[in-house]
Amino acid sequence: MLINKTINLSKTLTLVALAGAVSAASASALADQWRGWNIHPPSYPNSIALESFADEVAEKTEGRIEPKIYHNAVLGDQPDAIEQTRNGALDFANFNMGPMGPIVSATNILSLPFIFKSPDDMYRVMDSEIGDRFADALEEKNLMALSWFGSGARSLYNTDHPVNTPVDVEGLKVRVMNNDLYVQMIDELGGNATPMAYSEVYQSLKTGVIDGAENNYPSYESSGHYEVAKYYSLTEHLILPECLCVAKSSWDTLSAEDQGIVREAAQHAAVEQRQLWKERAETSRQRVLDAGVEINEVEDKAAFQAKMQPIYDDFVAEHPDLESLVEDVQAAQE
Ligand code: BDP
Repeated sequence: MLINKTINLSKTLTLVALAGAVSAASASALADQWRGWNIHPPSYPNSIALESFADEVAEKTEGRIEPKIYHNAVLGDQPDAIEQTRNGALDFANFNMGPMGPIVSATNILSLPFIFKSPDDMYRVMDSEIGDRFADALEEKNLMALSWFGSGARSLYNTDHPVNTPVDVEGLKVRVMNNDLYVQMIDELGGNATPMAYSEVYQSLKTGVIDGAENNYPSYESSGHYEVAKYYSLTEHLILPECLCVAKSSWDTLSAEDQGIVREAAQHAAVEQRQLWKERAETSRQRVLDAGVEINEVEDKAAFQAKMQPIYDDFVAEHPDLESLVEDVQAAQE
C-alpha cells in the first residue's frame, strides 16, 4: 500500500511538473523574444534608458514582447548592427545618426558640422515635425525611429597637444566614425582621417596608429580614451541625435495596441536618457579632469566652421533634393 501510494504521488508530481513545463514553453513560444543592440557599457545613460524601455515593454505587453539588451557591442560594431536591424536579425537598438549617413542620405544633414547651435536646439528640432521627416527617411530603410536620444557635442582630442585653431589639426591622424562626411571634415582641417570601429580606438590611440579622435565627454570617459589621449579641445563640431530604433519587420508584426505600448516606452526612455545624459556629461568631465586631462576652450569656433563650409556646399550639390531640409533645420533655430 505504502509503495503504491508513493508511486502514485511521484506520478502526480511528474504530471504536475510536465504540465508546468508545457505551459511555460507555450508562453515563451507566444512571447516575442526581442534582441536589442547597444554599443555602451551597462552603466551608460543610454544603456539604463534602454533597460527601462525593455522593462516597460515586457510589463505593459504582459510578456507578449520580451526585450533583451546586449550591451558593449557584443553583437557587432555599429555599421554591422544597423544592417542586422534593417534585415530583422536584430529587433531594436540605439543608433547614432553618424554611421547612419551611408545608408539614409537625409540623416547626413545631422552630420553637417555645426548644423545645430546647441544640444537643446537639436532636441527641439528633432521633437518637431522636422524630426518626423528624418524618421520617415529611416523607415524607408526599414528602421522605425521611435524616439530621439541626445549625445551632447563631440569635440576633438589627441595624444599630443591642445587644438585651438584649425592649424593645430594639421598632420594629425584622427579616427572618425564610418561616414565619408567625417573623412572630408578632418581633411578640410588638414588632418588625416581614419574611419574605424569604436571598439578599436583605445588600442589604436595607445599604440600610435592614430593620434586622436572626437567624441562627447561620456564616451571619451567611459571608453577610457582619456587615459591615452590627454588633450580634449572643445570644438563641439557635431551635435548628433541618436534614435531608439525598432526593426520594421518586428514592428509590422505588432498589434496596434502593442505598437502604442512600444512607442510610448521609447518616448519615456528618451526622457530618461536626456536627463541621465546631462548628469553624466558633468560627472565624466569631472572624472577626466581629475585624471589629469587638459581641457581647453576653443575661442574661435568660426574658424573651424569656415574651414568646413565646403562640406555643406558639396553635400547640397550632390543632394539637391535635400537642400530644403537643410534650410528647414537651420531656420528652425533662428
Ligand atoms: C558615441 C556614440 C556611439 C558611437 C561612438 C563612436 O554614442 O553610438 O558609436 O560615439 O564614436 O558617442 O563610434
